[in-house]
Amino acid sequence: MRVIDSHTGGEPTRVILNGGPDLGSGPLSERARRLSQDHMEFCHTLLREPRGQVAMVGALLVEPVDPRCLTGVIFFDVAAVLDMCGHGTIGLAVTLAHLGMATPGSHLIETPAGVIKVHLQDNSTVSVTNIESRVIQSDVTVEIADQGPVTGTIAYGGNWFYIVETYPVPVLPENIAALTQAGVAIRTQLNATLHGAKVDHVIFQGHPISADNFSRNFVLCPDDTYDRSPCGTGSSAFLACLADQGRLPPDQQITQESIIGSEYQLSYQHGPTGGIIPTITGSAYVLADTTMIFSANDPFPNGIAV
Ligand code: PYC
Repeated sequence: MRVIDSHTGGEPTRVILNGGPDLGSGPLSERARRLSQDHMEFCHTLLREPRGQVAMVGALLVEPVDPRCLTGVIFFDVAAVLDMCGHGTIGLAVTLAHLGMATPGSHLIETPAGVIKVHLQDNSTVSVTNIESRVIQSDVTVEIADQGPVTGTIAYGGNWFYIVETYPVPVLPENIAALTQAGVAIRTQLNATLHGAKVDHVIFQGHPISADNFSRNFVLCPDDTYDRSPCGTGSSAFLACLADQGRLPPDQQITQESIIGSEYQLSYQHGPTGGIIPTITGSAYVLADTTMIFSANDPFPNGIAV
């Protein structure tokens, strides 16, 4: 099995070029469901230590249904199969360029969430035009034990987000443990009390460090790690909130910082069904081109579970 590792703003992506499970044919959403139902061990084997690393997202290349697409891809972390992943798409585009499979310019890629466009500006800088993103419900208040009420917006950007814009803990690296704990408590409470909610990511928005930037975020992912990048799907959901609240006009570019200070440039256009079409620009760098070896007597064949 050949894999190529990259990072996008510090967030790792592992592209799996061959040797993945047989997910059959048909819509990518259906193949993603099969990966999630029948093959999570594969995801664990590829991403857990000692073979993988914390916060890593896998990108399994599959045959696209839409013949216009360069490839299909199904993203996953150790806890869940994702409909879409922004940092992973930037990492994938740079990986395809590294392999000579994508030239500078625009290409389509199929994901379970839909067909997206990548524009390779050079071998490391990529703009992703994401699927239509939207606010689902504003002013959602949840009561958190030992914290009191927290209010946020549920929004979709290819994954499901709860976005908290006012929170007493500053979005700074020294607060990563506190924000992680708060994010897990909020997500658990939200999904338990809000019938039908399927929020898998929680975002805390904060003030930027750089005066030139719009904001800084902390994004809790399904595997309870935080996104080192400003999160492509999370930034898409945040753009949908800004558009909904009339705080950002179409085509105006802003810069979003991550908790570790990496940056994405963001803008949007109006979407065809009342949402927005976000564009996210970031950079990724290839780290390793690896052949995986699976030893029959390995005592941790699916990685370390604790
Ligand atoms: O960039 O969309 C993203 C993402 C989702 C989970 C980790 N990164």
